[in-house]
Amino acid sequence: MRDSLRLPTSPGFWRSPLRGTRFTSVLGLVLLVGIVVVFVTGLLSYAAYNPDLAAVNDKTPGKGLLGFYLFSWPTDPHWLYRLTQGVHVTLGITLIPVLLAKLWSVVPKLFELPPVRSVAHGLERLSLVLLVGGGLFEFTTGVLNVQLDYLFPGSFYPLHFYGAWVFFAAFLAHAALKVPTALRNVRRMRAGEPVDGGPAREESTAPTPDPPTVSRRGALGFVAGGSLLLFATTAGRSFDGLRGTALLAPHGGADPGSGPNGFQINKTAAYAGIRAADTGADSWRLTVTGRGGTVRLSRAELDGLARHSADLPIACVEGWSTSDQRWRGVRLRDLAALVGHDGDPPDVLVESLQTHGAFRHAALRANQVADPRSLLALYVNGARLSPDHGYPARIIVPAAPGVLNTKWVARLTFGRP
Ligand SMILES: Nc1nc2c(c(=O)[nH]1)N[C@H]1C(S)=C(S)[C@@H](COP(=O)(O)O)O[C@H]1N2
Ligand SMILES: [Mo]
Repeated sequence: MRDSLRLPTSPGFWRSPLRGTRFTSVLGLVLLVGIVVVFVTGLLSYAAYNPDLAAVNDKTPGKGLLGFYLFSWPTDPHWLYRLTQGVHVTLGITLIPVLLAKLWSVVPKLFELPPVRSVAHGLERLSLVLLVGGGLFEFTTGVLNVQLDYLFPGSFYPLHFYGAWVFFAAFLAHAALKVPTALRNVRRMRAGEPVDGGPAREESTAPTPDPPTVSRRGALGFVAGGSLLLFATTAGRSFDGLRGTALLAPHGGADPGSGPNGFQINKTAAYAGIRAADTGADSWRLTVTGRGGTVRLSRAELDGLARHSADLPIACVEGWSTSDQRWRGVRLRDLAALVGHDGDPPDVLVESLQTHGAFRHAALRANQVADPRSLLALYVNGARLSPDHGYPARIIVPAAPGVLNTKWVARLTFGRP
């Protein structure tokens, strides 16, 4: 008898008394809300990249209709991307225990025989392949990107982007099929009534359950505890004072040290191949081009232009962010005016000294250029920019993803060529 139960395809193989419709329904409803938020904040992150601008921002091949995007990413409130991307990454990481527990609770279904009972059943199972595969893929690529600093350089972005659409389409189909049942189960659970399948199945979906070693409530508490632990060791990435608590989601890069430039550094000058010889007073010039022609400015000449301050954070796509730093420099719209774009500045292509790497250039939209807080920063927190934060000059734009805040700027080209 026992021998015939050894195969995962026989229902008796799965004997945990915890697996049951209630357990699955509670986790499913948590994921329903959580994954919608992660998907929406992910789409917002896509919009924040200015994907329709110069090909330097979005290199997703053949994105076609999926590359739709509905609005210009705003510059207010200035912490917008810090919030949306912090939620995207922190919530995504927090949901991992829930996702794994949910998969665990329904894993016997994957081994059901016969594999396909009808066309409808076959389609449902196919959607499960996309759902489970897509979900694992999105969570895995997301975590690897956050943890390992672009394990798939350049290709993370389209992989995670396409994966998100496949996963979310399957997720919606699955939710449409299952949410009514899940809601009914949870309502009955709260009213103390038996779940679908009758009183005999109330406790477990296993036909021959083992004796319980933990209550269902205890198991849900265990999952919630796992999520809480991940949350507590991740959320600090978004706050300067708490960064030390972000044990599970550290960010590599250099130790920023203390002082005015003592905040999170993504890529160091050394990593980006920026040599001191290229940024010195003799060698570095900023080339600004617009419809009125080209000007070349030394750092001393830039210092002579009207300087303004703005308190803005750096908020990386990886989910970490800094508090507001006080940047000081020349307004982008003033630089546009220097080369013939008075009053109504256009988009700008920003290029750095860097000769390789994905983030060496970025395009900013006209609404970003026009914002009086958008600067070519020369100083931060009262000190000269450090080499790692982009000396001699870097971009800082309110509410924009960190990746658009180009460091070691060498060239600004206003207007579409
Ligand atoms: N030239 C250049 N600029 C760059 C990058 C880069 O790799 N090269 N990284 C970008 C990214 S992804 C982020 S999050 C911010 C980080 O700025 P920080 O290192 O000053 O915190 O810089 C941006 N500017
Ligand atoms: Mo970033």
